[in-house]
Amino acid sequence: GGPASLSRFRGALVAAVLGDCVGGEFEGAEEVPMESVLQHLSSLYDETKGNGILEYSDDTAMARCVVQSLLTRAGFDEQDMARRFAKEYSASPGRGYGSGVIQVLKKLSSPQLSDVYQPARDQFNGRGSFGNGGAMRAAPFALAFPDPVDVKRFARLGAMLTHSCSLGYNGAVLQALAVHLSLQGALDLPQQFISRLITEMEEVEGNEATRNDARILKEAEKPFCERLHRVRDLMDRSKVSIEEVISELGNGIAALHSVPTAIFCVLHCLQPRECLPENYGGLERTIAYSLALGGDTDTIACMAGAIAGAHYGIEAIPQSWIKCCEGAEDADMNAERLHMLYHQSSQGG
Ligand code: F2R
Ligand code: MG
Ligand code: MG
Repeated sequence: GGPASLSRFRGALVAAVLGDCVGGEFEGAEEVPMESVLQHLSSLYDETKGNGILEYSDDTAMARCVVQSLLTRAGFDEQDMARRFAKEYSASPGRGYGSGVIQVLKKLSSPQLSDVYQPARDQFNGRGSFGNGGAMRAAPFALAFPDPVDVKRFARLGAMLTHSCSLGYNGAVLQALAVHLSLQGALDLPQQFISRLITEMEEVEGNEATRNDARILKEAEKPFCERLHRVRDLMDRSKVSIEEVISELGNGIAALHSVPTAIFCVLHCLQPRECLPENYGGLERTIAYSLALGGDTDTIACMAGAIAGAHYGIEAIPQSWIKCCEGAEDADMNAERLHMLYHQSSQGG
């Protein structure tokens, strides 16, 4: 499809759910042999195996709240979004939430709470969370707002409901920007894609809050920019091992160690790779490669899935995968509604 086509919206939202559902199998594993990944994925193609439904985790549970809030309020409403996070957690607490964010979600359910951003600010002795929980649910912001200024602003505010450290919420901004650019067809020119992300993040990270957090956490002055430069260096290499990707970019639960990694997975898998089956398309390659990195596989595959899905579109996703994953069909329907909201906004409606 062309820029911002319905197929790209459906691809983004559905592939994010698939990444979460299929990635759950390996979350936390230190080493994941590609053979195990391919075996897991091949069982999804084979409907006769009756594997049943793969359940989604916190990544999708929270993204669904973001989607419902953006659609119901026809824009960003922090009170509504916070209420939905709290309600979802209390209805279904066993979705594998981060151990810190649970405290925020409990506090957000209090009717006495006047500032919905305060519980997040109180996390980790006032330093706030740098986890990837804001980034894992950031894709819908790119599907609701056509203007990148809105995408950045609302992805940041949406993340700050749980993640007040700049290394947390700036990861959400980066993820939303990557989906935004992919939706426009920017991955047709991968070098320009990464350069545009670096330029955007130079501005996003050019402030006192980022400098302070980076100093406290002993990171580079502009941590995400520095990682994106590493992504560019790895992209330029003809061969790169999984061990090098993990050591250069990370595969962990921090936004800094997972959002640039997810972006690299998408870029690396734009072309066929020796370690992946020849009959795989780009979307399947991206998901498989994300899982083979191990670590925070559900979240890295979810974020990479959203970016790749916005590039390849819904047609690239195997139907049998959609049938196996809880919430994938809902995501498909919601993508259509977000597509309408996006195009209403772009016409100034
Ligand atoms: N939590 C998980 N997986 C763990 C295993 C779950 C298992 N399946 C089960 O059910 O038992 N996955 C999910 O969590 C990640 C998103 O986490 P989020 O929302 O960012 O949570 P949190 O608690 O804010 O941060 C995560 C951890 O990062 C460390 N951390 C964050 N900020 C910190 C700070 N300022 N100082 C020190 N540590 C900090 C803490 O260890 C937090 O617990 C996704 O992977 C999602 O899939
Ligand atoms: Mg999860
Ligand atoms: Mg995870």
